[in-house]
Amino acid sequence: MKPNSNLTKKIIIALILGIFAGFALNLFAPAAFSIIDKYVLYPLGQLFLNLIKMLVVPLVFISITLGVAGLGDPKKLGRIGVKTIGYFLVTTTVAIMIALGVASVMQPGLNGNFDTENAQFEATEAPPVVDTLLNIIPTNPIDSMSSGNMLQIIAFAVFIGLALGVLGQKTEGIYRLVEQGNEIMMYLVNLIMKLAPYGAFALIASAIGKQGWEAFEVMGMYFIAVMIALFIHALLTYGTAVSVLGKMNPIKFFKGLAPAMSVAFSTSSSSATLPISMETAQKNLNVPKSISSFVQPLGATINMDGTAIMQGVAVVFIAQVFGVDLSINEILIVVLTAVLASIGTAGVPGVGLIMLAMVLKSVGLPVEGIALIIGVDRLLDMTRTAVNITGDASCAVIVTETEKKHGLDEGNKNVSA
Ligand code: DAS
Repeated sequence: MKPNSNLTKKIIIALILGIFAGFALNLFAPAAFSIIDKYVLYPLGQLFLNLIKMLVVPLVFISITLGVAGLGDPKKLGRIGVKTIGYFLVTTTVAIMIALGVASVMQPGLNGNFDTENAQFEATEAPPVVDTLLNIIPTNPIDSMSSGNMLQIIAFAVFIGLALGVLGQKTEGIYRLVEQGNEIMMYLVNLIMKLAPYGAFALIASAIGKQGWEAFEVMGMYFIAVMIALFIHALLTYGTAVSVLGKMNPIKFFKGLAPAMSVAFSTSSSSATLPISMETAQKNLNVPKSISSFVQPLGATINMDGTAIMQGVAVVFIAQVFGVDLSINEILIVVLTAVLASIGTAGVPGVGLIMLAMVLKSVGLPVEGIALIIGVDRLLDMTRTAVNITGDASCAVIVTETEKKHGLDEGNKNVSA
């Protein structure tokens, strides 16, 4: 079922109403807000979030298995894998350069008095990147699924899909089973999406109501700098890439992806949005299931351009607030660390801030600076998550276009029709 455009309109209207409701309750009825939030907004928002998260692990496993098996031939998997990873690394690097450029022009940390004395932030240790890469291979796939270790689930699904693709008719029954599992997943995604406008309203009204307006007054320049960099990257980088490499009209791309972007904005979670991202790319952007099922789950886990943008602006902002001049060498370290941090960032709300500690430490900046930006992070998290999933979808569109010369059959060649 095509993610219909009037669902998107309902979600967008719900988001606008939710923002107004959140600010109004925070300004005029804070006492009432805390009761409404506790008994209405929070339960409704979490219900929606939990329902779509419920599908993520089975959907990622089933869709990647099906996608890789659908590719049929390991050489094709290798080619698509190289294109996908290559695109992710290039666009994340471009994202950080844009962020650093916007931040150095706007100088968000130089105008305003920031309370650095009481800034406290407890950084959780980010796993070393080598461990993250080594940990991709699951020693116990069932444990990976029960703990939601997305990179390990993806790796296991790729191996199973590879075997199904190579073994062909010998494992046709299993292939059909996985196909039917995918049908079930898609049905459930569409069923749950009927709750999306209500969930979106509740999530954003709750977030805005808690955050209030004053945080924006102090952190206005930082907030605006991140938003400008996010919009430049989304419209310019992805718009150009989709048009030049994907041979798709950028307006068609952004309109087609709107349902997924609105859910990403509402939930601040790439992983939770994944079921809708894939459904939208397949139905609205004509991305074959085999490519969508490989590129988008991988992207939701390791490709976070929006997060890298926040990290780029935050590093410059915190350096300016604490009066630190970053050398060119340190800037390059920031770029590399932010790319690696975005690979290690799981697609869940607010995790980009935690990985920001890794980037700040790489250039010796005080991690306490994160306490300054937490106040406006939720609305930025919503926007950067929408950018994260847009980057994944743009990659899927481009891989689809560049695979056309190799023949884009939907089903698995080795399995009889
Ligand atoms: N919200 C995360 C995501 O799901 C990323 C982040 O926290 O920056 O994409």
